[in-house]
Amino acid sequence: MPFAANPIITGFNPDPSIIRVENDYYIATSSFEWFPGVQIHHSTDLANWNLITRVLDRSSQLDLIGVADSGGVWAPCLTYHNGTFYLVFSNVKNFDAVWKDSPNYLVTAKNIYGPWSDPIFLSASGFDGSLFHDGDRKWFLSMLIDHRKSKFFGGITIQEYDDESKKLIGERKDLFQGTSLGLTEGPHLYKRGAFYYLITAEGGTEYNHAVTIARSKNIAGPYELHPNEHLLSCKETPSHPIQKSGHGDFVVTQNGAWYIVFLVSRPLTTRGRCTLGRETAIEEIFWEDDWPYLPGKTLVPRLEVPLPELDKMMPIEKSMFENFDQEKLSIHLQSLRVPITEEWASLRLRPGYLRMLGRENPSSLHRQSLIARRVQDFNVEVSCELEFRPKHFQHLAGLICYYNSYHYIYLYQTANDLGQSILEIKMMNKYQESDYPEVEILLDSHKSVELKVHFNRDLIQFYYKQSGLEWTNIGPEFDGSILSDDYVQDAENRYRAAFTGAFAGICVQDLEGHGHYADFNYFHYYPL
Ligand code: 6LW
Repeated sequence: MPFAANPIITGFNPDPSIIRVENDYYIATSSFEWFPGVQIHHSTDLANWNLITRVLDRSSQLDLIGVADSGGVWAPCLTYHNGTFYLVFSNVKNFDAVWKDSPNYLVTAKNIYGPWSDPIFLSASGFDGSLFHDGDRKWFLSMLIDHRKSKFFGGITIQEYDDESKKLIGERKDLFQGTSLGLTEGPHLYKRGAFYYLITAEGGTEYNHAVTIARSKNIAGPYELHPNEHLLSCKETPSHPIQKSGHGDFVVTQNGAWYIVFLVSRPLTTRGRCTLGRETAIEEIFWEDDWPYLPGKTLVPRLEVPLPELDKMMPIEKSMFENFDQEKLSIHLQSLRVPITEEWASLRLRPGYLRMLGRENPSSLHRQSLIARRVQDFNVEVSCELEFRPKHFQHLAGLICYYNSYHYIYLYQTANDLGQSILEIKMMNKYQESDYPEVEILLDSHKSVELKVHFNRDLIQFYYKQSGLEWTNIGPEFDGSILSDDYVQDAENRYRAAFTGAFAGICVQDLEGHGHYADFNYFHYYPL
């Protein structure tokens, strides 16, 4: 009997939305300020998932420049109807205090690999936009931001979408006010037999998270709550290894079996920090009296889930050896807020190398020369080799462990006041920067240098080597758990959101603005 091991998609891949097209399954997940937007994973057996593409790959679809940390693409909704793929996404611009600007857009494609259309604006009344195909009619749902209420969650609204005129028509109606758990968001609608079923995420995307379910014989309601109110949650089981479970989406297999995908996190300690962010998990669904339940009518999702016999896939290779000798970069590599273009990251100018032109500082919300990948494993080494000739201290290039614009730990080559090449480390933690002058290393400025970081649960240790010598550690052992939603999201300040995850990457800064470049020979990601 095949089975899935949860999480089925590791690392920062939250708010999963799933579809099946014949024997192929696709999951879309949130991507926030990272570019391109919306990751798509593919599977044929529900156990092994391969990152195959990203939907929003041009700035005309996704303008992220200047968007706040954890802004950008929240909770996408992927659907398929009559040969067309539909993706609804929000581009949340800012969200400090009760104000949020969260325009929702629709893009469509005939193929999951695209080309995806330019965005159709739907509404900015709230985030977590969702589309439901009801025969020849289509309905747009989202949560309502009500700035008049202290917690700004104004319930779930519904409005018809007209595919001809490509806009919302009719009136926006209140559909569902949620349960006493509150923070009602993440709506998805389904039809099964005589009932419409409404899934929502409640309790907030931290340790109180839950999937709530209600049903009605009329799409406009009123919706009757499930006998248990919630379908799944770990809010009452703090010692369970997978936590924060919520924000779900149903899928039906070829042989009529129902499953639900949802987000989970794996804290390093009980209700502690989750350094791999919010990941994607799966559970079985069975029906009784036209109500869905997890097996055993429990709310707690399992670590191993039995699956039907589907088209078996080979397990996905987790290591990545990017040697920059192909025409395109590994799909695992992405940039912050702007597309990776020849203008600042070239594989052509020096074949076999990635030439990256130095741009803005590592805390910039605009145009950084930074290319990175999610940290998807608790124990992993990430390394690179660079050739760099810094002329002064405003030229920097190196290896960065990045969460957001004010949480990162950066090992970089630069020049001292004598023009000699040195290695330095800088940590940014809640707007406080820390330097480590005691670790300054003098380099042979005519040779390349290799840099490495070892992520081991909550610990980060940097290494370097030059001219074939052995790896030598540099700097203290850092607390890597600061690169987590839990640490960054200041618990007292509900509106300081943090929804992403730890990345490891390479970056170059020329703070003089003249594009002084570094050449990278390789970038490796190697789970231990
Ligand atoms: C998402 C909301 C949520 O839009 O967190 O998991 C927000 N719940 O539904 C960001 O992921």
